[in-house]
Amino acid sequence: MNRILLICFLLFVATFPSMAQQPFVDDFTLSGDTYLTEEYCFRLTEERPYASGSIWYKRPVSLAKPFAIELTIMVGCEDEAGADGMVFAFTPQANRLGYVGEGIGFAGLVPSVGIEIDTWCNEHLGDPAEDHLAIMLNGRIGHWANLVGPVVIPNLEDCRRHSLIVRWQPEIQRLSVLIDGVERISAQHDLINQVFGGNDKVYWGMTAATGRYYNYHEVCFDRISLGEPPMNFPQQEDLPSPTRYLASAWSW
Ligand SMILES: [Ca+2]
Ligand SMILES: [Ca+2]
Ligand SMILES: [Ca+2]
Repeated sequence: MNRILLICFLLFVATFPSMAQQPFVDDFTLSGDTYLTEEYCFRLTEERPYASGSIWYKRPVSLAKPFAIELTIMVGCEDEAGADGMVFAFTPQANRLGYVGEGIGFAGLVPSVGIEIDTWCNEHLGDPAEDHLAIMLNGRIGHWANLVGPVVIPNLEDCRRHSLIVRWQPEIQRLSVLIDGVERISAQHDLINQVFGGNDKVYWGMTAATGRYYNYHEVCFDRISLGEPPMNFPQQEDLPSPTRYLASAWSW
């Protein structure tokens, strides 16, 4: 039975034409301290105090359609003394950076939806002691203003790259976040009307910041999937060489 299911799945996958576009470095707007590393990742901050950076994908995405964005993040090597984290954000205006430090480059961005990956406990914001996620609206970073969260996650500041998938299912208005293949947080909300005033076109990007304490923060793009089916990703070995491409986008 499993074999039949597998064959059906492979036939299903094979029927979708993969009109691959390969985004290049130029597809992203870099700001702040961000630069491209030799491994073709974006380093948003170095290990130094009061650093900040962001990247924004230049083409908007429609919240009226399903999509999933898969990338890899590295939030540093210092656990106890490392800070502050990263935010994956949607906003109608690209290339913006909010307040740094505890604001993680997201605070003050209005309107916006932010998925916070917070590695430093700011007690006055309601942060738990552990690394945590939250889905936040309009640049408000106190957890009392969360859409969902905070959700405690295992330590991420381990000097390793971690998979991050942000998935949007407009038919049920569900935003979900997977880290290392495990769904850790989700929210159901009318983002188009309740956050973006009826505008479905938004830009997505990532911000990172340090404050008095600091860490490396990096983003690498493996692939971007837009359209139906949202999770029909190619296998890792099918991806183009990272020496040429930062990401691959498939659309249907
Ligand atoms: Ca930690
Ligand atoms: Ca930390
Ligand atoms: Ca924090």
